[in-house]
Amino acid sequence: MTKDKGLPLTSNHWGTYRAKVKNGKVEELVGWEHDKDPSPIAQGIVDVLDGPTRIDKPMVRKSWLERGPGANNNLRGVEPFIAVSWDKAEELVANEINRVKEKHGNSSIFGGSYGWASAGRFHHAQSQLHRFLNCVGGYTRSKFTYSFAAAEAMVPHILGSYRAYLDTCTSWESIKKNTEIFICFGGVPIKNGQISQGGTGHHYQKENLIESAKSGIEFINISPLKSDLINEVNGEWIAARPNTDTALMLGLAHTIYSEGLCDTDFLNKYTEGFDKFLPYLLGKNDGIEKSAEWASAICNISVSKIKEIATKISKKRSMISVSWSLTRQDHGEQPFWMAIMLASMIGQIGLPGGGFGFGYSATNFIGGQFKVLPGAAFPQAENEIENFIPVARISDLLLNPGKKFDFNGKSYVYPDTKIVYWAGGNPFHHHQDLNRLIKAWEKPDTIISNEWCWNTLAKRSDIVLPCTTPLERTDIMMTPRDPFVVSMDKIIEPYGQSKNDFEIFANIAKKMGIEEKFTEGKSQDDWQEWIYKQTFDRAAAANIEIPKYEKFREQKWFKINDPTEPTIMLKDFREDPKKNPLDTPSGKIEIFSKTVADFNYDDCPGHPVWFEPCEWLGKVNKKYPLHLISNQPKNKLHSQMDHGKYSKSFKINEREPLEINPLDANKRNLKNGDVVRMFNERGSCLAGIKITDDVMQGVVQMSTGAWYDPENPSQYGSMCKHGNPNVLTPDKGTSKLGQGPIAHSCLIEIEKYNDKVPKLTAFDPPTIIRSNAKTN
Ligand SMILES: Nc1nc2c(c(=O)[nH]1)N[C@H]1C(S)=C(S)[C@@H](COP(=O)(O)OP(=O)(O)OC[C@H]3O[C@@H](n4cnc5c(=O)[nH]c(N)nc54)[C@H](O)[C@@H]3O)O[C@H]1N2
Ligand SMILES: Nc1nc2c(c(=O)[nH]1)N[C@H]1C(S)=C(S)[C@@H](COP(=O)(O)OP(=O)(O)OC[C@H]3O[C@@H](n4cnc5c(=O)[nH]c(N)nc54)[C@H](O)[C@@H]3O)O[C@H]1N2
Ligand SMILES: [Mo]
Repeated sequence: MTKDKGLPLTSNHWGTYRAKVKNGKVEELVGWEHDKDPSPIAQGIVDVLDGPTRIDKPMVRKSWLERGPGANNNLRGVEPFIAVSWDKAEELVANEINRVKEKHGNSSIFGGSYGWASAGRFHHAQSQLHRFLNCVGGYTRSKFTYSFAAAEAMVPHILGSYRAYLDTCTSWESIKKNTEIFICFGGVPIKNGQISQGGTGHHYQKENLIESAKSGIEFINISPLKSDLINEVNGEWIAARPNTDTALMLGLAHTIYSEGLCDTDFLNKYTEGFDKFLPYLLGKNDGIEKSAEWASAICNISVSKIKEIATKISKKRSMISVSWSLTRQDHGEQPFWMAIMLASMIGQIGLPGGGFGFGYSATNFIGGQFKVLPGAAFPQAENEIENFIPVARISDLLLNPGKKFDFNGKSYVYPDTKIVYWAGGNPFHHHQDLNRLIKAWEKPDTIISNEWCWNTLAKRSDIVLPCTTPLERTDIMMTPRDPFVVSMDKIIEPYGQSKNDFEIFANIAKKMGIEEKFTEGKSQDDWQEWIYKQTFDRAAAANIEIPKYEKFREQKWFKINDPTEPTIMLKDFREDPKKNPLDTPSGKIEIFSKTVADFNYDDCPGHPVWFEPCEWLGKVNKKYPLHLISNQPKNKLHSQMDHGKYSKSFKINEREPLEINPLDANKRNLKNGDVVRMFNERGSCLAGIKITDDVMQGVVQMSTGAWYDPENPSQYGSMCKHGNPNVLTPDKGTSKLGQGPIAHSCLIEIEKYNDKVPKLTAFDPPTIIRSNAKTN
């Protein structure tokens, strides 16, 4: 790849690129000169910056425009849109927000708007929306993320914080020099390392993995997919049944304890409550010893292998890595708790290259070694409304106004939602059991979204406001997880009449008489300068020298020097637990948490336990015998740019690929390239078959991200023609504690699709009625 220094710069969650532009059109994005391993994902946007999938004007659903809020909600995603002027659209949104505010109160506005949006510091869609909604009196928000909600609720009870340790995972530099065994539950799939939230200047996950293997580290990949670890590292693949990691770790813990390999000094000095966990491990109360034999029957891994791993990891310097995906399953609180427990028994927490890590599997930045730039953000102002939902309870919220729900030790009530406003996320990508969501989606009077392309969210909204892409605006790439700071150029003009999210909200605010409150009299450029100058002052206070604003814009980027000392998670705590206690009630690692025990939840007791997931291969299910793993896509970020050439080039017969083991394919008479129907009680979708030994028997893998494409959009439960796995996944909370999503606990069946394969319509825009004199 040529480096093309001097061409305009842009950043996104998948890297930093220089743009080749001709006649006002982006021709190519090339990884910039500082990235040794640029991600090809960026190419996905080049061919869809214009064309039919791009939204060029504000649009309003026909019945809503003609008859007002709540009219024919069942026709969302079915009936045509009418193109309107910005003036008209702003007025409609302003009036509707005022109506709902006055009649129902601000808690009836759901502005959670979960999603990844794009990477620039200022044009961050959620921050813009949240500030705007706070200026109008507040909104019902969402708490935590789809990525690891169960851990966000649980780990603070065990370690005092989750985020603090997520961002300080032991760095690759420490691993390369010290680790002997790297055992990774969920692997370290390099497909995921292409991404770094908020942007990155250089990709280093693959290089570090390969160097780690070269330095002699033994990798053990515990995963349903062999491909979760690249062949170059020569790891051992252990295909445990999905969702049984907690049982496997209990079997390891039992062996370590019974063979006298347990580091009791560590447990005594640094942890609390091992004595309350031990009876469970030894089966003193329930009569079931959590032995290697017991674990073997659950995980389908041999007893000798479990014992071998237990001995190995306790005698050598070991890093226990747990992928974030382990939290996105039924009882997803348990695997992280149990991993911390296991690492405590080995006693290497806080030592170089030892202990545990949350998700070397997940993104580029985990394992990075960088100084944190205390960057400022666009201020969101105060939310006066206290109502919230755990992020993945969106269908429950819409379906059950007034109903009580449990969450992390307390009980709350779902408010009655009249407006849903989404900017920068795609619930028809991220949420489970889409057919249930579609029912729930009919409830609110009004659904508004800011989007740039005609994806399902846009198609199923009442008012769609067209926004720009990062290539059409200036911004600053700056995150606490990357040493590079990049001045993002406006590379092309905004498409059609699209506007930046800031402009969209400033104009609506103007119609509502609160423009000054929202903008504080600052333009977009003023705000970017303000954010940078705030950061400059904070950096100076932290003794980090960065260029002045004007200089930064001129020189385009800078890099903060990487610290020379490797990061070692919990090093300070290990060195002096009295001086550096954890933020837990005991100041120690809480193997038993009295706080959690006192919640009295039947699905989450006071120490880690194995619970059978609601759906898994250990419970014989003749109707749906295959476990579906819907993991992150290698060729895009979630649903973003699924309509681009790059993602499309991976489809099989225009359908999302489904990987299957040869034995399972033979049983169903399937060949490579066949189109199949995947189904269970919740829904069905088509997929294209790829047969591979890389997937364990009994498991099938289909990445997330294919745009939902119902065969008959007006029929509830209609088959998705394209391959969105979330028509199949269950919509249930991990437990009363975390209420996280459980996409990875999903059983299905597949069969060859013998009918004529229907035409794909996922990327077709809706019917649009233009030039309506009355509305323009
Ligand atoms: N089955 C299954 N489901 C899953 C998962 C799984 O493992 N399995 N993983 C879950 C996880 S971890 C996550 S994080 C979620 C991800 O779910 P999301 O983050 O909701 O998915 P994205 O496709 O990234 O959605 C971002 C949206 O923002 C829009 N956008 C981009 N830039 C801008 C902008 O500047 N302004 C505005 N207004 N919009 C913009 C994009 O067009 C896109 O529609 O999915 C979850 N869902
Ligand atoms: N290219 C690309 N990279 C991404 C993203 C993307 O959309 N595209 N999304 C980003 C986001 S938002 C997130 S949250 C992270 C997510 O990071 P992860 O959660 O780590 O990503 P996944 O790919 O969902 O899961 C990793 C692997 O876990 C394995 N797995 C699933 N269930 C089990 C199980 O029960 N036990 C074991 N042992 N293994 C299991 C699967 O085989 C899967 O490939 O990825 C980020 N990186
Ligand atoms: Mo995520």
